[in-house]
Amino acid sequence: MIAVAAKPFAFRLEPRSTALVVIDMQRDFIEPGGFGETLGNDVRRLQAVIPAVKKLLEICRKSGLTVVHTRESHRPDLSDCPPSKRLRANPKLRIGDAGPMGRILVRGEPGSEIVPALAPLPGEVVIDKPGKGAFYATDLAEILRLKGVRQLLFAGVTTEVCVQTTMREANDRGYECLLIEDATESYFAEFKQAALEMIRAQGAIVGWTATVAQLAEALV
Ligand code: TIU
Repeated sequence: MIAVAAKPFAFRLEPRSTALVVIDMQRDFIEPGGFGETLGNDVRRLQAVIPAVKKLLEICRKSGLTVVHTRESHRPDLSDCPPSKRLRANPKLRIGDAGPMGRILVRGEPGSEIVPALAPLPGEVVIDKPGKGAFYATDLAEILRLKGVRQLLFAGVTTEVCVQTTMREANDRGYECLLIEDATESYFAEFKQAALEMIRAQGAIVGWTATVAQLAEALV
């Protein structure tokens, strides 16, 4: 058991039963012309976090942790995309429409791929998920059960949408969850800050937070 200096108190980690879950570091959220931008966001904020996620991946791979990547994406026929999601608001391009990186948020299209700097390695788990939470309508829970995983480290985008939703799903399923705070980002600085605080409030009501350096110090 390893103790990671974390907020609101130390996070106790057993590497053999811990997985890193990198949420939705896809071109569709991080590069111009994708889903994030068509929703009206400045995607440059998210690009800044790529080096920290890369470092986190290196540390976790070196320590032999299970590594999971998720992608928010839909089937090409959009049969797993609720009309309420596709028709929401008034974006320039909707889910399934053709954009500069292929069809928005559709599996197999260039925009749906994870950014090259953070590409999954052979043997790492990749979960395509139609919702915000990575447990909803996926086999993630079963994969983690087969691997004996009980603790999850979280990184990726966006902090208060897909990352927080997945952490809440995981917390309710009995996983202990640590969010790596400099390896996650939001289109809104104030939402990221609020998410970090609400996750670790009330004695880690949803989970813990720590930095990449704090994790590295404990693992290396
Ligand atoms: N819009 C936004 O902040 N996020 C999403 O739509 N999906 C994820 O967070 N991955």
